[in-house]
Amino acid sequence: MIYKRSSALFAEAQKVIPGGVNSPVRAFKAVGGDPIFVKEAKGAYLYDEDGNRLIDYINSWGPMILGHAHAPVVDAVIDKTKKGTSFGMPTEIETEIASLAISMVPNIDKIRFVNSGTEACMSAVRLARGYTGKDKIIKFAGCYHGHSDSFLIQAGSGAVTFGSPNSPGVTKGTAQDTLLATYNDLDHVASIIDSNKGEIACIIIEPVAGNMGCIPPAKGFLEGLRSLCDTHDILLIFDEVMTGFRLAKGGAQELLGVNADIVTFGKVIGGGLPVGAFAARSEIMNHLAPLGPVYQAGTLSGNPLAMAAGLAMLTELNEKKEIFKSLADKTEYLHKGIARVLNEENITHTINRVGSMISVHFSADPVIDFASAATGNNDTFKKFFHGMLENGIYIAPSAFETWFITEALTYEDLDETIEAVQKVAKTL
Ligand code: KE4
Repeated sequence: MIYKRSSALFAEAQKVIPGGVNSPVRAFKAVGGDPIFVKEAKGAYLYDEDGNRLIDYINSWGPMILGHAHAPVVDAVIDKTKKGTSFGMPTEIETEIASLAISMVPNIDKIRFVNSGTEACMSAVRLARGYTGKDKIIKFAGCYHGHSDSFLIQAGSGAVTFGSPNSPGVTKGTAQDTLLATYNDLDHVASIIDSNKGEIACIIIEPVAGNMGCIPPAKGFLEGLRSLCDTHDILLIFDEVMTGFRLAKGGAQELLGVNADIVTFGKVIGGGLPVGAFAARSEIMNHLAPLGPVYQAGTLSGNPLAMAAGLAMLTELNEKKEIFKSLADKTEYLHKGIARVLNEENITHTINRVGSMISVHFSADPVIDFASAATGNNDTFKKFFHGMLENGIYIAPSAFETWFITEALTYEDLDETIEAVQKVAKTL
């Protein structure tokens, strides 16, 4: 594969954009080499600036669940654009997508739209603090809830990739209110609560972790968190920015059968345009301005183009419920194929999978939390990443990320991917 034009574009980008990218994980720092510049994309395929076709397993980090340039989404945005792009005034379409989302997701009566997953999670925590009158939050090492100060404590995703899970610029005052727990360790959570009696506003968690690779909740873990929150008057926030509208119509709450108090969304809900959202029962949401005292706002929140993309996306996911089983079946097929060929080549690995989220870890032990995710052999991962790229397969450029399956993938694409793994495995 030739990447001359991507490298030339990267050199230009670095002159005017820090690191040449607008989000660090795109810079290939974790795997080395220059990032790929995309020219366009359609369905399951990326077409880069050097004319290479790549089968895409990132799908914009989750949103493109129906494939790139999906016609109903594109047409909805084009139609909306012709009527104006932003008003800073309420529009009917915001009510339409709000009503649809509420009909799809359990335990929410009202939803507020923002412009990113970070904004959704940041606002959800402020709402929890305002509603409970308590300051402290519990997050989990390796979970990533966006780049708001309170979350950049042992954060996953790009933060861990760049060795800055505790970012400079986050004040001690902020950090002291973020308590860090171990994913899948209920006793640890209980001990933190006991040491901070009456001070904890919320526990925020990725119900299926996706920012240290894909890590499923251990049996009973989420149920245990639910019970601890009920006992100690703590709000449970499910960060469903990745899992929302992906694992099921109703996200992880539906798939796993555990109720959150506040749910955050991003990615799929915007159909590829900038949309985040947070939602809860009315008793909680009515604390938000202009109804209640908890302030939250945004010039482009509920932007009509973004709402049009999101509404087209959610409408299709709501009407074609078989999509979620099809996505899970394709992911299981991929899992079994990759495991078969890596085992044939005696490559030590473990694969985690939930629904249409999957990750490959080059470690012998089960990957159940941040520490075990960090035991993966990163040199092997780097070789694997670049080998797959050479074979026209684009996977996450970091071991601390998840692959996102799109419905646009065919079983022929999956076989091509498995064959590529087989070829690359021989070089590891
Ligand atoms: P954004 O602000 O990037 O829209 O969402 C933040 C966020 C919140 N919660 C979860 C569970 C997330 O996965 C994310 C963002 N995910 C990363 C991928 N691991 C986005 C990619 C990037 O940072 O460029």
